[in-house]
Amino acid sequence: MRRFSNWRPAHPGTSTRASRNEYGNDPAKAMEHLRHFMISSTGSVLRAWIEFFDQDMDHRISKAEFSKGLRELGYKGDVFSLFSVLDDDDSNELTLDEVDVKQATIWRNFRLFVGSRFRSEEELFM
Ligand SMILES: [Ca+2]
Ligand SMILES: [Ca+2]
Repeated sequence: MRRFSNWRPAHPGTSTRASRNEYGNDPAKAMEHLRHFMISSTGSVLRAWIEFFDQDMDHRISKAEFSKGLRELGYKGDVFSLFSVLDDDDSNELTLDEVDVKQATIWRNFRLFVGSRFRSEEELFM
């Protein structure tokens, strides 16, 4: 597919499979691992989040959404291991701040801006 045409493994000639040793049980390393994968596959964490992960737009990623999104992007690592390390509050869902704090702040501020600036969909898209 065209939108994946720019995707390349992080280290050419090596597998993109994540070993447990790559991020261990360290949420910060797991976040960096996923951020790197999202950026290399779609160009941006927020784009990956919106287009491939949060399919029902409830601002949370279920395990099913996470697994589906990673599969669609060609991730070869252990999806459920990555999910459990990232799910910092053990809620069984990922929020964007569990993946990328800066992108979560940008996304929240953008929604607040749009919500406070525009009174209707028609006004927003005029
Ligand atoms: Ca969701
Ligand atoms: Ca969570």
